[in-house]
Amino acid sequence: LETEALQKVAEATSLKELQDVRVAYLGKKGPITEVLRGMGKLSKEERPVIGELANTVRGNIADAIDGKKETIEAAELEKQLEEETIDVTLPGRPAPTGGPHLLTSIVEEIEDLFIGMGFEVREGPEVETDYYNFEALNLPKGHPARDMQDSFYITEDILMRTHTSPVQARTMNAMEDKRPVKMICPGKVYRRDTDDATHSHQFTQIEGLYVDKNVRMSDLKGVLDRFAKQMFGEDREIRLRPSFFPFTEPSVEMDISCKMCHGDGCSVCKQTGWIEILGAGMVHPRVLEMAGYDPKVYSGFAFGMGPERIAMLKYGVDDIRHFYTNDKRFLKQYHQA
Ligand code: FA5
Repeated sequence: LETEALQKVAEATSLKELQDVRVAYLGKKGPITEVLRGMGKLSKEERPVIGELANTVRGNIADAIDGKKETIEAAELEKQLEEETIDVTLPGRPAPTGGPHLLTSIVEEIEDLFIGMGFEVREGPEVETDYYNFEALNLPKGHPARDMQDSFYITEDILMRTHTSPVQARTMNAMEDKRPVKMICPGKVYRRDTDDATHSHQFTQIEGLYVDKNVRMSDLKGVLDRFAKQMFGEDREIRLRPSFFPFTEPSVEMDISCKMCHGDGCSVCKQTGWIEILGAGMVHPRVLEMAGYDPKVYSGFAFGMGPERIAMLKYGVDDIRHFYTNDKRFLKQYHQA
């Protein structure tokens, strides 16, 4: 019996086969268990002899099975390791990487340019109070110019800011010692505009504010001129048109010549060959006063520009909606390698 069992153990090639051998010889219904169960029928002299023999046989078979089990397990592990080896010489799979959105890059470029002229970068909330969005900017309730910027109201007194100009009032208010202010503020703004090639209901603005003693219109012109030349190159033409904003007096709008239309007019520049990129002016004395700055001592200029339109002009993007539809084919063109 032992020889037969050991033979089976030696022949087993898998853990399953080995387990079958264990059940067949050492299991409850196996021959050895049967022998041990039948001990009662044996004579006193036979019992210890047969008992010892049965136990030895059982021990030998069990040892053989355990030994074989280790061998099989080792072989299986070996096989698994072999199958799972990694060929380190294979070329890796490329992981697709993202890059900054064109709008992010433009905003950063504009920030750098103004930081170079001594402006600091500030931020303000997108959900704004009626007070900062309008009243602190000389636009009391019922003022007709409120209609210039159709607004998304949240409650009667809270709205999505329609421009970044509230940050002018917030910054001046926060200056406890009323010292000079020279800041820009980039951020998102919201208007109930109908979307078209140059208008979006959510877009970006960069506000600028410079308040000090003796700030003049010529300072504003100088800063805007330097900005435009650095942004678009010396050959781009700029024009300032008189305009109106309740928070600046006098007010202007700045247009840039629209070279991408090659003089024929296109959806971006309409038929005029110009595109408006910013509004600006000298800070209205009322706005200075409301923020605690004495208009007899201080004067200032402010501007608000649209980076989408600046990017459109600089890179020949023909529709503002490209910035928000996030078509990868569009976005990828502007990723730096
Ligand atoms: C204003 O929002 C003023 N707060 C700007 C200002 C600031 C004037 C400080 C004086 C002093 P306006 O509505 O014109 O002005 O918008 C400013 C710029 O935002 C525009 O020149 C344009 O570049 C951009 N813009 C306006 N509406 C949209 C729109 N719907 N989609 C994309 N860009 C827009």
